[in-house]
Amino acid sequence: MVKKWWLGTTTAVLLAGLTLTGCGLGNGNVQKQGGAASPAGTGQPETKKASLTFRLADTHPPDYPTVLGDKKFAELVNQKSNGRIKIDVFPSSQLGEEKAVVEQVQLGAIEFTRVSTGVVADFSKPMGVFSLPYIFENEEHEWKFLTSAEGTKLLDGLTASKFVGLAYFDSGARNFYSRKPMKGPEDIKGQKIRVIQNKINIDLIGALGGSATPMPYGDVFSSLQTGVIDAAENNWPSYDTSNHYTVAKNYILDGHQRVPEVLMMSKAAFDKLSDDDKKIIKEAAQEAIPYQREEWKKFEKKSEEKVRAAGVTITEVKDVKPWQEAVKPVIDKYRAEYKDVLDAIDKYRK
Ligand code: GTR
Repeated sequence: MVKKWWLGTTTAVLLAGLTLTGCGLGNGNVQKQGGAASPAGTGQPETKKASLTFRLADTHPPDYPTVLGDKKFAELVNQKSNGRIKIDVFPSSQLGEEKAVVEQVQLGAIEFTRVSTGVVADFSKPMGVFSLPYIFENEEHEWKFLTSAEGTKLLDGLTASKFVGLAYFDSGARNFYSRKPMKGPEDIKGQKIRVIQNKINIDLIGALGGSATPMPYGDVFSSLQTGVIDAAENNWPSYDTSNHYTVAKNYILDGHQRVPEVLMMSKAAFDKLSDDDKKIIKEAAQEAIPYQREEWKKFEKKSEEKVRAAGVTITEVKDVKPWQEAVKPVIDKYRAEYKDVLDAIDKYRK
């Protein structure tokens, strides 16, 4: 039995919730045709003209494993509805940066998005749990929780924020990268580090002595290039496809977070669907998961090979304990707030 690494620490502090639940108007137009940007397409022959056309926004490029998962989902929906429902996938932030997209999904102006739960945490406090450091041992532990009753309950809870959570997608582990060399947690001190905007991320960088700089994903490359920030953090595929590895050439494999992706629909749009169509959407999303996870594994490996071949300085972390020690105040601060879900996560630890 592996024990929680943070057990036996100081008293937890219960924080007042800072969730921004927004104010969805519930007037989304479910018959929308695709916008000016061009969809990635599902590659599926349509059996008849779609009577419902929806948009799905993703920040990543067309071949990225989340977008491949999106396209699989769209393809399955098209098949199951016999061509009646068409979902156009818009990759590469064509519909905007993630936070803006999530706001539009909340209002029903965009029907679907695939986004990091780290971004959703700013809209739905319970999703913030995934931004807590080192709560999962590894991929197996993470997915045991995500596919459990408690993981599903968390996904279903998104309705309180006017989203319908359809599926978790894989996103591996996040690691720090910087323009400066790094050997351990002490090297984070004094660095300006870009994070996904949410309270926990800001506390996380603070605990390491860095200065957190939240900004949209699309602004990170130029900010690293011009020195507005020194560092950022992400998984192998994002470090690769964003080209951040060409500017911030030191990658340290500290694995501080495993922040799953989420595929979600606007509740305003979902509520307008027939029961049969709701079922099709939910089933298709679940069925896309194994494919997305497979594609994730393949792409993660390819990204690692590419980044290593490019001559980036990769620092392996043999002992993660000093990192865990350094960020323990973050767990202490949020433990009471996330008690139930942290207990559930702990249940699935071997
Ligand atoms: C990636 C994630 C994106 C985006 C990005 C970020 O891992 O897939 O959705 O949130 O991180 O750091 O902004």
